[in-house]
Amino acid sequence: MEALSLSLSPPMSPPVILTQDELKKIAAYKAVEFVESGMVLGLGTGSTAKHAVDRIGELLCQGKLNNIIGIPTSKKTQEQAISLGIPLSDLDSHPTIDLAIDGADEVDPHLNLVKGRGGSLLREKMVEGACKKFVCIVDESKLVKYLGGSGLALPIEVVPFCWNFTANKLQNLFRDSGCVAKLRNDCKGEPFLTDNGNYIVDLYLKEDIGDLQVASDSILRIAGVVEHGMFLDMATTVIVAGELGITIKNK
Ligand code: ABF
Repeated sequence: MEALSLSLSPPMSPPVILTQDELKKIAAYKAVEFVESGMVLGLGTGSTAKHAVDRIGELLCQGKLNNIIGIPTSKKTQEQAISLGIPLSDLDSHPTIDLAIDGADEVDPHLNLVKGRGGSLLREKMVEGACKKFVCIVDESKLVKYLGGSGLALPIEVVPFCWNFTANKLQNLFRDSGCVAKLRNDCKGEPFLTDNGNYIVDLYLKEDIGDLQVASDSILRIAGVVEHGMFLDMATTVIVAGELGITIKNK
């Protein structure tokens, strides 16, 4: 794995204090530099990816990019892209995507990701799994020593049918890591519904779950689980924006 660091402040000038959203925007704009006319693009979801989609729309409008086709990873991104005039398609018509740009909730030192706290993990995994290149964009707060290390949840998309049964199975699977499984609710206190009409069970893990591939296989073997939010070995590049500059990590 190689890493390239770029400073955000001119030499000898005082450090610039940037907000988290400004850092997200810097990472997003850097990623859009990888976009070329004629590409089929996976369009990510979330507040970081939103900046990338805005920028792609802006470059299209200015005529600096042409013949782009976007494949959105959520209904929200689809609406945003339509409002920006980005031509859209889907995986049925474009099963191979040149480049996807999307955020993440956690990034480990091997560029494995946790995604899905925004609830779009299934479509994100389908789109990003079909990419030749997946550029993940984050601010430095997303870097963790191990997946689950932020203390926030590992999201699992499950079918609504007997979700409690599935949640118990998930919790038991990681009992030794002190796992607590909770159904995600929306702001009205109702179960959060994904774009696919499913629920999300959030797994709170107190410890490192060890071998991620084994954990992934075990989760996917539980009937009732649709997909999980670990994106293992999928990101080809991670762009991290921090107070000291941008770091580009390549697989
Ligand atoms: C999506 O948005 C995710 O998979 C992840 O859940 C989230 C990251 O959020 P944000 O960019 O708003 O921090 O990319």
